[in-house]
Amino acid sequence: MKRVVHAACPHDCPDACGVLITIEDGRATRIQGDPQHPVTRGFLCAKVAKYLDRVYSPERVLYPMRRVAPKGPWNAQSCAPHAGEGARATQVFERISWDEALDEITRRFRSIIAEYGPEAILPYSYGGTLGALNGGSMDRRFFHRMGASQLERTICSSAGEEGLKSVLGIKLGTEPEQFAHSRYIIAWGANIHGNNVHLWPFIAEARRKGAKLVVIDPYRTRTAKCADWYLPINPGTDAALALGLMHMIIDENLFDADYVTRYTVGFEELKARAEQYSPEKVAHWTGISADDIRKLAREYATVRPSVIRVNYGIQRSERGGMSMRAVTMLPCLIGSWKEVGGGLQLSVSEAFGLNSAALKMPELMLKALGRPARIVNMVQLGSALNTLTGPPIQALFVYNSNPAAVCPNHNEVVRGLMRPDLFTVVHEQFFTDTTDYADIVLPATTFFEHKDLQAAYGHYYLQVSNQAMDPLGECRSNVETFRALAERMGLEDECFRESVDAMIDQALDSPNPRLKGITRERLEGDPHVRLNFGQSLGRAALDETTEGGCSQVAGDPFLPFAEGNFATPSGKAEFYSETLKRQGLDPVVAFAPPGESRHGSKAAGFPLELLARKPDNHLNSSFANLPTVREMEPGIGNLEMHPDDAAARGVRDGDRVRAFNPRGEIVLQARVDGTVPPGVVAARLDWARFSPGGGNINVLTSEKLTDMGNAATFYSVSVEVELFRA
Ligand SMILES: Nc1nc2c(c(=O)[nH]1)N[C@H]1C(S)=C(S)[C@@H](COP(=O)(O)OP(=O)(O)OC[C@H]3O[C@@H](n4cnc5c(=O)[nH]c(N)nc54)[C@H](O)[C@@H]3O)O[C@H]1N2
Ligand SMILES: Nc1nc2c(c(=O)[nH]1)N[C@H]1C(S)=C(S)[C@@H](COP(=O)(O)OP(=O)(O)OC[C@H]3O[C@@H](n4cnc5c(=O)[nH]c(N)nc54)[C@H](O)[C@@H]3O)O[C@H]1N2
Ligand code: SF4
Ligand SMILES: [Mo]
Repeated sequence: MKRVVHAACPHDCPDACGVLITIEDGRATRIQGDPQHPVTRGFLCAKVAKYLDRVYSPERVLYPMRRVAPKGPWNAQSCAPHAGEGARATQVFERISWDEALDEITRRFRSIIAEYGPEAILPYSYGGTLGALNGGSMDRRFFHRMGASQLERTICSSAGEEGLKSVLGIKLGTEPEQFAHSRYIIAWGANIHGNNVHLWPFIAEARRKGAKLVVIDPYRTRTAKCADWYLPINPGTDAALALGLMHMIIDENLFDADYVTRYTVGFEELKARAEQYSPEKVAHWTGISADDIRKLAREYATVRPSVIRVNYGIQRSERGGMSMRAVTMLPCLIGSWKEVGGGLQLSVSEAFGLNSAALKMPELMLKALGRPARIVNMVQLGSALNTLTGPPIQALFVYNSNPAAVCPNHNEVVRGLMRPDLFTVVHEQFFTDTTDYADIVLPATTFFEHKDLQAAYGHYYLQVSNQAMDPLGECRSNVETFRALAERMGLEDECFRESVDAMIDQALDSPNPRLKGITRERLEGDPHVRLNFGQSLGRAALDETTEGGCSQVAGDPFLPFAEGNFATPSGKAEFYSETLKRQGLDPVVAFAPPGESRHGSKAAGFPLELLARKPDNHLNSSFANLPTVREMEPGIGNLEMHPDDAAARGVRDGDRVRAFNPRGEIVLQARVDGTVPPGVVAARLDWARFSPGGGNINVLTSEKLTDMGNAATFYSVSVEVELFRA
């Protein structure tokens, strides 16, 4: 029996690919991209193309496990040195039944609640799956109903979102298909080739028609290597560059005065501010020459349509919110939102407007506590585990995340996870850095093994991801795991008995007009349904701006802000924001260098700026443990340095070096190969256990939060480097 099942990739990636899984006799035998998907068009990234290796990996967690050895990284314990992960796991954990696991968890939870109250329990989850149900539904209901602490999920994108929304009011942006019609494309802190590869064919098409691709990134990414013009920028200085561009655009009258008058507020204030950012001054901060700044401003404003793909790179910086705000102003100033192939894309996720309140039911907290529960920021897990009182965290329930690898200030996180009195449960597909500290490990399904509803943050298509096969071993999805836990905790609310299909129906039952007419039944029949965009202005605009019609865009192109329609309090694009003013932030926009930077105040003794970057072929910490995927990322374990910085420290290509700051140190291999500008070093996120010292690059990153959105500052880190002498 052979059948092909449509699913959607749920990994934390803008593309949300349509996927076809071939099942023969109950076993998955092939994965391929769905050629019918209008954006992802039949190909998969290299890591997911190897997904059968992930699903059928011998290292999968297949059964509930209980710890029988002390907590700590496996390589600190007396395990067989060359055994596979699974074999090692059996020396640290013993297999137990789901009944035993659920009994033990609920017994511990009950006693913690009795002694400390429910807020002593902290859920910890992030991007393991972005499926609407398994990403956040039954789990939230469970923790809300118990009155557990709330997790502020800010490790990735919240600074950028706040910055974007301070101008636009909503997370919408240019459709990827429209990039084919752009003539000037700026990838701004966006590693398209690594992190968002399905945008690339549209850019390639635009370039065949003569478009220019400009990349602004401190690191010479794969994308930068393909660019027509690569502008290395000093980390954390994007607001200065954007202000310098606006200075030029206003000065030379290259802005769209009609658009600005009709659809924006605060132009005079912005103009006064931008005046202070001459190209010369901006060149000093950014490391980009004044001439290049002038040229970029003129080209961006006049070679039309021009579009900016900005990704989350620029907002992982101390003032990342302001950086994003500044960049978002650019298309509002030149009026490029009016054009097919104009505008800007950061994330489009808000277009989906699924009924998340129905899925997550925050009101259950009131039932439990009579008030909203305490909030703990996920970026500050280390401090929370070690220092939080009133009440202290006594239980940690991790799912959809691998905090012992991805969380900043790794040494503090590990110190907290080592606490003998902390009861830690990890629901996982693999034995990860985090399961090294788990008391109980529960086996989780992959997207092959459960059904879900899949939105996207890089395009406007909604998909049902069908279950392709039975769960392996005793794996359970997040939904089923929390359903079982709720039952065992004696929570009798009806919501814990809802079926997966009923929850998908609820998610789609939303006042959002873009979901009108989109039902589960329709999605089950048509695997890629585009959101409804009502009275789109796109077709007319398209006829004006392109010769050959628009083969890529199914339906009218969506131009969210062609006629204003901003979702801000004023209804306009806000160059001046009362909301920011009330928050004590600059209501216009300004630049100041990150504290941890060469120009910052706290860099003394640590003159190098570290970019603790993502691997091109893994997904944050996911996939790093699979040999066939790992071999695609030979740069992992390297510290990339500029020749000047290397020479000043007596370091040559290939030497072992020690990178350190007050938070920690790590030994890596120096690569002096022209990927970073002077003063900047770069390394990639990896599992802690694969590093010789047992700590990954996050030993150097900090818990410091961004100016907006309380997000992580992975790219505002200063370090020193020296030759390693063993
Ligand atoms: N292959 C792969 N794909 C992924 C991921 C992955 O780990 N691997 N992660 C997924 C996730 S969780 C996310 S959030 C997205 C993120 O996608 P992106 O936002 O593209 O992610 P980053 O790689 O963090 O940042 C993009 C680029 O910004 C650059 N950068 C760093 N600091 C600055 C700065 O101050 N200014 C400017 N201009 N650029 C800067 C970095 O060098 C990097 O090349 O990708 C998703 N896709
Ligand atoms: N130094 C540095 N650190 C970073 C970043 C960086 O660029 N540099 N990027 C940051 C960013 S942008 C992000 S988004 C975070 C990401 O941090 P995380 O969200 O923790 O992402 P992953 O590393 O992909 O880990 C997800 C885990 O969830 C598991 N999982 C997958 N599907 C399921 C499921 O259905 N159920 C359960 N229970 N588990 C599942 C996977 O096996 C995997 O171990 O990392 C952040 N950390
Ligand atoms: S990780 Fe991204 S590019 Fe790769 S298959 Fe999933 S959605 Fe597509
Ligand atoms: Mo992310």
